[in-house]
Amino acid sequence: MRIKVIDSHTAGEPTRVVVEGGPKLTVKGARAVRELLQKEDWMRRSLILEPRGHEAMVGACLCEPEDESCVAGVVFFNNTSYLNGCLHGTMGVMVTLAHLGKIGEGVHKLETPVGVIEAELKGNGQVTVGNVPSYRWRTGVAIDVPGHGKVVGDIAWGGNWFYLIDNLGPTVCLDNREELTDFTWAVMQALEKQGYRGEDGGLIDHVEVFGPPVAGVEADSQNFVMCPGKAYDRSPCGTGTSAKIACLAASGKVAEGEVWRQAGILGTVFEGTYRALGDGRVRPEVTGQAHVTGLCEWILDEEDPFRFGIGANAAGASEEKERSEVETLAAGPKV
Ligand code: PYC
Repeated sequence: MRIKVIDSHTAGEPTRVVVEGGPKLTVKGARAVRELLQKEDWMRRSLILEPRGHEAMVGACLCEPEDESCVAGVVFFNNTSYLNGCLHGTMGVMVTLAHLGKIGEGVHKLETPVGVIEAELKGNGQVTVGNVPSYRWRTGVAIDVPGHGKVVGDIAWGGNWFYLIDNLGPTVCLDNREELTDFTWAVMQALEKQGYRGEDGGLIDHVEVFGPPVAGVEADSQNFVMCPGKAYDRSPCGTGTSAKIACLAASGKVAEGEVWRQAGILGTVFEGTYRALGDGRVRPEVTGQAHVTGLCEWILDEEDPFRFGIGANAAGASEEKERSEVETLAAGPKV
């Protein structure tokens, strides 16, 4: 079995878009396709786990959208599960579709499992994404984090559920990535154990710590973002920047239309603005830059014990594969 992908990175964070092969998509719409992929799961494991992938890799599967105004539906997945939204990945999808000659510069709508987003492809790999409505749900939420004591943060939705911590914990800089990983992972586990969830009961599966930018980085703030699967985001995280902007809007610190420059842990920057929606929610617009890095045809050899990835349940995966006819994106995107 073969799967063709195009790899890119957005501000340092990788995206792997499936362009041929994978499970037969017998349903349409990003939500239904996510359920189908989740049930079978072998493509995520094969493309994201080692030896083909690595902990920071995010995959994207394009599908036929339910909403006919969209050029495609898209489902993102990582080293442990399926994401709700993913803006660095959206930017990667846009430059990938442009690389294939399927879209040109301009605004294109994409359907995600959590709503329709609008992505504008500009020159030089620049993409501005108009995200789903975002909001701060709770502020000043104090939790007890074993080994770290009391931590206070906000809970906000930016296309994923985030817990946002300002100026607490290890200093935000690349050299501290291991301490930051331990800290944010402990926070994520404490949130789950202590029963903290998003407004809709969703798991708070992203934790963000903010500090001032390190010397040489031109931004309003620098962050470290822990994703589900214990890999940190190499980019400033687009859904995380959206959640931050929602919090800044809620506390009156950034006005509608004002630009917030969010640096990530590598010092790369996403620029964000927002439009107020009038109900405490905002529509963030996040701009970043993505670059195509490679084209690859992966081979899943039946004789290869790691064809479904190291750490995957190979026996289960092979049974699933038999149920799933492999086809070139049967219910594919319109692009
Ligand atoms: O850019 O939204 C994002 C994102 C989520 C997880 C990794 N990147």
